[in-house]
Amino acid sequence: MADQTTKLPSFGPPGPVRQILRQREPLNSEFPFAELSQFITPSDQFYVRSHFPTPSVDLKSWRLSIEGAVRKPVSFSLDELKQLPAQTRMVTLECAGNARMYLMPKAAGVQWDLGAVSNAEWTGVILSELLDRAGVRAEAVEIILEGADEGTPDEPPKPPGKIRYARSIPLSKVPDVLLAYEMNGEPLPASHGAPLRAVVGGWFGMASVKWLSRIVAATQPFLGYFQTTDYAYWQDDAGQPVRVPITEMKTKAQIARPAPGEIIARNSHYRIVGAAWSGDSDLSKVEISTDAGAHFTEAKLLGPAVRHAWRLWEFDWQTPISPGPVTLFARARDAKGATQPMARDPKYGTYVIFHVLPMEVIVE
Ligand SMILES: Nc1nc2c(c(=O)[nH]1)N[C@H]1C(S)=C(S)[C@@H](COP(=O)(O)O)O[C@H]1N2
Ligand SMILES: [Mo]
Repeated sequence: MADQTTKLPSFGPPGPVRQILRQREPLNSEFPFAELSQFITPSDQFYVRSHFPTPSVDLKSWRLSIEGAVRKPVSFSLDELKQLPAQTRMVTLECAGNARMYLMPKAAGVQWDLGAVSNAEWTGVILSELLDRAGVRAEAVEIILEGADEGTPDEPPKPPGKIRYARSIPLSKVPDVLLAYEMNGEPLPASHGAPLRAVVGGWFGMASVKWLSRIVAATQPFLGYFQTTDYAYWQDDAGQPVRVPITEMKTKAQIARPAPGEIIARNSHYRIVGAAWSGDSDLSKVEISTDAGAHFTEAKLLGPAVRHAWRLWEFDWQTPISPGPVTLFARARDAKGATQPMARDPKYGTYVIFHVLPMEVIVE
């Protein structure tokens, strides 16, 4: 990790706040985004999003099984997985509920500020490696990833009894899935899914199933709770609304500093910094407005572009001569031409919050 990391951008040493706790049980805590300092989020700052209590996994008996529409159901112990060819990828995860705090009227769910997003270096075995060993049958259309955690969901309609956390991906998405047993060069921490989790590059975090225990090749699209009731939205289909699962992350930029309400010296240079990312397309630019959206100027993208990882950026702001409130905006564009919208798209409900957010500061 060392060689590559030294070339990665940094805004200085990490700040003192490690996590902002949102809920103790199940554990939900966010990265203090205003302290964004490095390309790689330290593991103890990486946001945690869990729906059920962290399961205790006994490594002696733990096995990952691959079943369903396969020619040869197989299972692997952690040691067996570690003997397979390993890959390391830098991947940003963003919870689909990130920035929910900014929705008006107030939306139900964990009140995430800007820190339900983080970027880590993950090491493990690629999903296709395991699927090849099991031999996925031609009838299979999706791969279901199931965790060992279970409980009763918060939102109605509630399924009868306890359910396990599970999400599916279409076969076309398999190449972007890494099954990670290491995070930032260390064994995966319990809160992030030890001993093994999926890391699905380009998709919102809900697809990156933690505490992975079972993989099922399915011949029909999976309609589980976290696929249809939660982490789904209504989309028009031939004039009828249908529930579709949330998948790809949106192109988005966030300002880390200044913080909302920060007092900034007039007639000075201020370095506005932040991060930007997109889903499966490449980020092309970040633009900043320091006049409430009347004009936008390009920010400087830092470091190399890494597919499925965020990009840090900075913007040198010559602050106004006269004091007063100022509204800042950061807006991202991707290589396909998608630009962050200024207005919220209500179809996504309490998720997929990617419109440009105003950042109010005070020039004194
Ligand atoms: N087994 C399991 N996997 C899960 C979840 C969960 O509750 N249980 N939460 C999902 C959601 S909604 C997100 S955003 C990511 C968060 O991963 P992190 O806690 O490592 O940041 O994990 C996903 N994987
Ligand atoms: Mo999430």
